[in-house]
Amino acid sequence: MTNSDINKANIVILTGAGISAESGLQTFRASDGLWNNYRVDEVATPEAFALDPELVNSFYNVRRQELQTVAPNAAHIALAELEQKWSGEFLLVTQNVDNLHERAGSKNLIHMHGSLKEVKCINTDQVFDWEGDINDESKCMCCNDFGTLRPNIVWFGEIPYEMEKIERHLDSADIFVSIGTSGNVYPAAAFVDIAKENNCTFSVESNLAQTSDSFDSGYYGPATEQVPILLNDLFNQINCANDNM
Ligand code: BV8
Repeated sequence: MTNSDINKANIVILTGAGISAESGLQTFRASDGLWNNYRVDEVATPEAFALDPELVNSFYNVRRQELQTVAPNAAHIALAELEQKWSGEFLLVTQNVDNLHERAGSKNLIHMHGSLKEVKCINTDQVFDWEGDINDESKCMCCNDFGTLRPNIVWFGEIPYEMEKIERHLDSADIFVSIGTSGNVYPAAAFVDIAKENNCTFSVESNLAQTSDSFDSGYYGPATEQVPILLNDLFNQINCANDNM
């Protein structure tokens, strides 16, 4: 990619649980991760919800309440600041269901796996903002009934949100950045390859350690340290393009 192209570069950024770890939220597959205390098939599938809605609701109630005790960190803030300055197309796709990106100021954001701060009606699929716990007293705003609300979370076997928009942006992305994800879950894990099969000429990951050889480059260490450096390097390439135009 020539320098002048970088100035109009289209970018897609994917984040996973690792970007929120230093804010105090558990990841999934680390030794102290969420999947060590709960089995996926007990709390993160539609079948699990049908079998024991109370257990599944309590798993998400605890995580929703936790949001009140955490704040965005330097990595979330660096992403929001880059978006403000970026002159090409900018899309942030998160696998996370926490609200730390929006609280940091990110705007063009897709929660492909849903959000802890929303519920969905099991009869109409309508989605509503939601603050508190989901339990037997939770009244659905469209059915005016009890027991019809579920967390607006994409469980295993369910189709992630806004896949068409994500794929359009991946097809036209010049740069793909992956931050804090183990690359274990599809379709998100394949986004780097989709981008590289199309226009992407630069792919980079930031993680504690290398997760895959799909990326052209890597910034390894804690996200609060490495993400500001990575995004600053990307932005400096733009400044350099401006100077050369
Ligand atoms: C789909 C719910 C079809 C929200 C999640 C059988 C039946 C059906 C589907 C499948 C099947 N077999 C396989 C599949 C596909 C399946 C899948 O991928 N399974 C895997 C396990 C093999 N996928 C699906 O079912 C998806 N749907 O395929 O539908 C379809 C698709 C497209 C189009 C048409 C049809 C749905 C997947 C969504 C499932 N929901 N969670 C919740 O409870 O939170 S997935 C769960 O994993 C979370 O959403 C999480 O975000 C996601 C990915 O995990 P990571 O974010 O990467 O977290 P992890 O702990 O793994 O890694 C953390 C990383 O951070 C590590 O690398 C670590 O090193 C790093 N890190 C830690 N600390 C730091 C750090 N980095 C930097 N700094 C730090 N301080």
